[in-house]
Amino acid sequence: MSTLSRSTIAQLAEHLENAELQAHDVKKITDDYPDMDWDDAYDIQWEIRRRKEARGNKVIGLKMGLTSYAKMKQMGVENPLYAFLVDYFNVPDAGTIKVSELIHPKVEAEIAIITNKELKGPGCTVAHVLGATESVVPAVEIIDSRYENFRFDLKSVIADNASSSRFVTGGNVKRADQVDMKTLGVVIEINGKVVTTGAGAAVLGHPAASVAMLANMLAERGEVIPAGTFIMTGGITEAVAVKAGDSVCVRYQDLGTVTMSFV
Ligand code: OOG
Ligand code: MG
Repeated sequence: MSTLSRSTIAQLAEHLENAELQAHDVKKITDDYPDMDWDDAYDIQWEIRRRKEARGNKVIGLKMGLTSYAKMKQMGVENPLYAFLVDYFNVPDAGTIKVSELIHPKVEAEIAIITNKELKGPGCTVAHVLGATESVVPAVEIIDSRYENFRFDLKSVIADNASSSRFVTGGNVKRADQVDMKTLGVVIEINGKVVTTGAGAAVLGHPAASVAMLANMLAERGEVIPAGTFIMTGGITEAVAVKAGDSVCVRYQDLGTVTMSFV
């Protein structure tokens, strides 16, 4: 069920996408549309995706967010969400990110996978995901909520494509049977100082559970995760704010490092 009209969905998608492209903040959309529902929120996100694809951007992956307790607590939100990643979000390892192109970026250490089989809900489990995992990839996400002061509720952030903005992959890619995603440790360093640490189990008990949840959520819209999809499973620790001049290094157990600098 949706409560908003097609034209309101389209107008809110344009509004939020413009805030992203022009790097300015806006007030959270539920202030003006308090009755919007979950379908409306995802309809707006899917409309932003449609707009980008119509402009020639390629969807190159999916992500889950708010999958760890640290993230849910930090954002005051109680359930995970999904979003999409397009080509220009990707920054090469050791690359440079201009803060002038963003609003108030934060970094997150994540474990990503690439699938080799279609995953389809309902009923998708950790076992199905492990059986469909081609490789495990270290990934750092740069999130940048379009909402003032990085404050929102779950419906507003779903519509805003889960604050997606940039991501970096690197390190050593491993096969699923070469790593234990659950105990896999991560260390986030900024300017050489350790700022936070965590392990894969922070993500819904096991990062593969996040991918299973994604398949099950997509099933509600009749969608699947195609074979060959890159999926970021969600921040392991709370997100860390960064500013121009910061250099970020995330060290992953068994998977090497991912680095970037903010200018
Ligand atoms: C929403 C996106 C969260 C994650 O990994 O938890 C996310 C936000 O906190 O702005 O990407
Ligand atoms: Mg994330």
